[in-house]
Formats: sequence, C-alpha cells, structure tokens
Amino acid sequence: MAILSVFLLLQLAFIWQSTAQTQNTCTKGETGIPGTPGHPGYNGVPGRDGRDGHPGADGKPGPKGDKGEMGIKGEPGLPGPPSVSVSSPSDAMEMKKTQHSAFTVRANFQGTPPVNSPIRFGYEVYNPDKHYNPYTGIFVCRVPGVYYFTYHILVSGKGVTSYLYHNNRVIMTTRDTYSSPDVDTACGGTIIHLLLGDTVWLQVNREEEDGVFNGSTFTGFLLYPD
Ligand SMILES: [Ca+2]
Repeated sequence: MAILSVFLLLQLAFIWQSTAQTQNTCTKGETGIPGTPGHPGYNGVPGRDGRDGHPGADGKPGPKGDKGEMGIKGEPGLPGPPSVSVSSPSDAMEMKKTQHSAFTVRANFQGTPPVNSPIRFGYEVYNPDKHYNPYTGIFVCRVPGVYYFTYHILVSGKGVTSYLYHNNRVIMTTRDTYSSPDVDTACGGTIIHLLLGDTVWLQVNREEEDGVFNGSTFTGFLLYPD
C-alpha cells in the first residue's frame, strides 16, 4: 500500500510540472475588437425622502376678516377694593384739599391758533390746581374720577370744526358755519371718566375750519373722584 501511495504522488508531481511548463510557453494575443454598447438599464427605485427645508419668510398680512358675532355676556366682576375711610375731620380736610380739580381758561391769542396741535388758552380765569397747562393747552388728570368738560368757541372770519381729545382719541366734534359779519358761537360739553395721567384738550385740524376767535373759553372740573 505504501508503495502505491508513493507512486501516485510522483505521478501528480509530474503532471503539475508539465502544466507549469505549458503555461510558461504561452504568448500574448492581439487586442480584441471593442464590444457594442449595452442596452440602457432600468429605472432605479425611488430614493428616500430628503431632509426638512429651512422655515420660509413671514408672509404678507391677509385681508381684514368679516366682523364677528357678538360674544356671550361675561361673568360679573370681582368686588372692588373698599373705599378710603375718613376717620377724622383732619382726614376729611386733607381729602378735600387733594381731591379737587377745576379750571376755566380763555383764548388770548392774536389771529387763529395753529392747527393739528392743542389750542393753548393762555388766560387763566380760574386754574389754581394747574392741572390745565396754558403753555401746552393740555389738561392732565391728577385726581382720577368723573369730570365735566365744556367749551364755548367764538367763531369769526371762517367756520370752525373743533375736536375734543381724550388721550389722542376724538370724543366730541363741534362744527359751526360762520355767518358774516357777526361772531358765531360753537359749544360742546361732555362727562367723561379719567384715570391718573389721562389728557384732555381741544384742537382744530384744518386751516379752513380754524375760525377760533380770541375770547373762546375751555372749562373742566371734577364731579366726583374714584
Ligand atoms: Ca353759525
């Protein structure tokens, strides 16, 4: 058996050597003709979703919507704070001194007042509290409460449209068409609640409606404090 195995190994070695000699004797062939282009491939499968983009810029405001329906009636509010107690006659005197406000001023300008700014009534008929400022034409509330304002405008030369302002908001408009040659009168008056620092003034906004004449008056006073 051992002799047969050795014989087979020698035969395999001979075959391997013969093959190696055959490969060593091969020569390089000529370059082949280029092949024809292949057919287009099939479409690939769809790719995955991309990442989220950056947020876009704010758009323009849309048109004003329709007026909504009236809401339901709200719940009653909470009780207010207790009123200030007056414990002594001196307290009552002190309150009386601090909680009052009244003025009457009269126009003393030449010609007509500037438009689009408070009319400055420069002559103080009664203005001890100085809550009305004759240099600015503006009343500033120092005692919150309910007030009454009234005005009597002498109209001369042309008509008048005057506006009573409360914190930059018109709360009353008075108009009078001038009848030559007399002096006409335009009047107005209102009750209004003011908070601390609220402002009130009279104003004319158009040159052709600025017939406010010297002698016109503006009055305001506190009816009762908060
Ligand atoms: Ca008139």
